[in-house]
Amino acid sequence: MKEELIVKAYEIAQERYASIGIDTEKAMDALQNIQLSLHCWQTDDVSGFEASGELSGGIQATGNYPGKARNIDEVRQDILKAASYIPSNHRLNLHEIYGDFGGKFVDRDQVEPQHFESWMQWGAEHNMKLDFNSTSFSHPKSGNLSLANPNKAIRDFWIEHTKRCRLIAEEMGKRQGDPCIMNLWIHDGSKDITVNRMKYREILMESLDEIFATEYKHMKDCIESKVFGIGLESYTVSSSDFYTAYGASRKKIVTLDTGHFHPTESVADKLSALLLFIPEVMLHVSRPVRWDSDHVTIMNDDTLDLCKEIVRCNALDRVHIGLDYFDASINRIGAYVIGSRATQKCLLQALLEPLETLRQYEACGQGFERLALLEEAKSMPWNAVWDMFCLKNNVPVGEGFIAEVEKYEAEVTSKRC
Ligand code: RNT
Ligand code: ZN
Repeated sequence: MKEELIVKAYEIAQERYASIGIDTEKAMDALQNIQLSLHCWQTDDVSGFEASGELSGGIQATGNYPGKARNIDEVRQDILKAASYIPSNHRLNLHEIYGDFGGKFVDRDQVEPQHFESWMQWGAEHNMKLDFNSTSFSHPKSGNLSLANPNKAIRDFWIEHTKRCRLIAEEMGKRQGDPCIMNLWIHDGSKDITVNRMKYREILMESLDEIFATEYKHMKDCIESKVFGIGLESYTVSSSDFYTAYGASRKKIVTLDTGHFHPTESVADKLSALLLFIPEVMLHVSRPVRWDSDHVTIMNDDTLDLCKEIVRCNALDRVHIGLDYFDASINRIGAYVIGSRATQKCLLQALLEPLETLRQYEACGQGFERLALLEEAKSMPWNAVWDMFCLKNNVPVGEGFIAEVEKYEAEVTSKRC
């Protein structure tokens, strides 16, 4: 699209927004400062670089679109490619199984910061801060129970793994001069009815307390609940109630994965409730289709509501935004770009909301006026501001990235077998 046209459309939008008291420049500045944490696992369907790469433990990637990344270099190359189509600067969220193990098998209870040395260097070189995740799935000892396992040997193995991951996150945070957010998600649960709900939760509570006993300065812990995992449908040890209570009592960050709740539950509504009792929130923005199917995030009401709530809670500095989906059925680089840009579009609309006026209406009991302005705000020219934001950031405007992703596919990913 012609640059003058984008600028012209923006100027008209800027004036239109000014007429309702909104400064579009301020909104763009705020968006510029929001870093998404890009999940490394969309590049290769959560395979990682450990021996088998078989995915197990309550999650599943479906599809076999050609061109997935096969090694660390390809993961890095694909992430940089995706990032080049996403405006502003972002973070990278690594899982432990993506360590640079140099062709050797390093078991999970042996992992060390040195296995992430090359990632830390790469992150610094490309101005990408790192976040981290322990990995308790896809391992012979994963079974149905990891940190909540009554078998001490297995439990201790996972406690050791998670402790080591915290140390790695601490090192990453120290090196990048910005806290590394470490997420803990475990699949622990039961396929069929259990008569020991309390017992496993008690064990998990004790394991977590042991893991978190060491205090770190450069990393932050977050804990992610789930409704159920595949093959573990009847009971999830770390349910939402469990982690909400644990997070509130231990002052830990709670992760809200938008795919991890009952389909009619509003994840947006949870933010204000949690932020009154826990220090910060981590988001895994995803798109559940009927269940936690990890479809690519799009600009739908769920994502919009979530972003609006972050802004309405004035919590941009207390909410970390990561993406979490793994669609193996479409171009994987394209999947990153669509989901990231969709999240940013939602954030931009949230930042352009005439909140002050809406709140005045509400305070005066003017329900009609509030609803009318909310409706009108939906068709305000936010897209012209978005195009301008992309232009300023030197990334393709509008659908321009489709051809670029296709080109990369033709030249690079389609040649992988
Ligand atoms: C699984 C959780 C978790 C994973 C990643 C790979 O349901 O959402 O966050 O997707 O750790
Ligand atoms: Zn998640």
